[in-house]
Amino acid sequence: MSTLQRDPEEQVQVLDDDGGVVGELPDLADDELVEMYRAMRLARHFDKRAVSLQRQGRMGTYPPLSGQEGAQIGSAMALDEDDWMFPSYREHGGAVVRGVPLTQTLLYWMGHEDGNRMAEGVNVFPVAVPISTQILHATGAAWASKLKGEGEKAFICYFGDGGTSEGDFHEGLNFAGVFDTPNVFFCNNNQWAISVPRERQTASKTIAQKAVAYGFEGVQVDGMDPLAVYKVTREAVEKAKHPGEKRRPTLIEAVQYRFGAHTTADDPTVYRDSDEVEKWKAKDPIPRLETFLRETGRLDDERVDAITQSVEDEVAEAISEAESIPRPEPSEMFEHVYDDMPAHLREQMEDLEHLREQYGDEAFLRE
Ligand SMILES: Cc1ncc(C[n+]2csc(CCOP(=O)(O)OP(=O)(O)O)c2C)c(N)n1
Ligand SMILES: [Mg+2]
Repeated sequence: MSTLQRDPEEQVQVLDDDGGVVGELPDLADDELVEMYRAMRLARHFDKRAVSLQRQGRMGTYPPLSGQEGAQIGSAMALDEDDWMFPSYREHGGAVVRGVPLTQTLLYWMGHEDGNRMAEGVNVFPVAVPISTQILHATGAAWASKLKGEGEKAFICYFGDGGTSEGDFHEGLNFAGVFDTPNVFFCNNNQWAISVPRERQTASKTIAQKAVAYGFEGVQVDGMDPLAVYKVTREAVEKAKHPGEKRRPTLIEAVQYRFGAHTTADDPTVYRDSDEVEKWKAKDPIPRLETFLRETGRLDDERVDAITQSVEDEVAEAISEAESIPRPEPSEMFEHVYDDMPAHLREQMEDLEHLREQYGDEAFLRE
């Protein structure tokens, strides 16, 4: 029986909270396991530096990902080259695995339009800030690919627990179930939608069980266990594109926690207590995988030190590259919405230019 064919209330786990093996290991080579660990360390370090850049006024705003590395890296590594990723706004770790440079992610949060321009051959959609709109894009793209007879391509879409309360979630998953689109719907259930807790989002016992109503499989996975995430995502990807069998979508609910603030504009101490945060920190995906790799002889102090150094160097380089690019002109935000700028947008752009000339940019930065 496949892992996906279980009760949506039975959570899939491969590693326990302490890194002990409690489930069947996925098919990953030693170097892939170490690469998974390195990618998680890279995401964590990038996150720490990005928050600090924002605090120093070197970046506009930023949504932290710490705690969610297991879900991001485990799922992104389960994709094949031709598959497509539709991210939300927090998927920086998964995006880098799929070929989006860290510099580009930094530029996006520094306000550069180019930060959302994907290079040719990078099968990642632009960051989606309007909640769950990417679900419709992912369903539509998967359907189009199927109609064009493209075969072997899966379309993974990430969204949050809060995102499941949007109409777009229902529309996208309902359509996918009826038309058998090759989608993997990946819900990052991090327990909070800004200050709204998971239990205020839905009365369903799990988010995974919602798939039953759409007529396809839903599976709940320990989202802080990268090996379990890899395993269920891989099975869902196979199911989405395997020739010979009917292509079918899957809903994955990855249960996890965001350790930090919703964005740098949020203060989580106002709505959740530190006991809760500490409870989830005991499940941290990074030491968990590290313990497993050390205990099975795949990692030692020397390799960990080398990884630490290379991760720090890579992030430092991305920051200096992003900061060497001149800050964007505010007028750029008007320029890429339409091919021909409509009159009302031109009017707004001219108003802004006029105000900048009259008062100077400093006036806009005052509280
Ligand atoms: C359509 C829409 N409504 C409201 C918002 C404001 N908003 C930004 S993030 C967020 C919460 C999303 O929570 P969740 O889906 O759980 O994702 P998470 O941020 O926890 O990853 C809201 C309401 C938005 N961006 N788009
Ligand atoms: Mg959430």
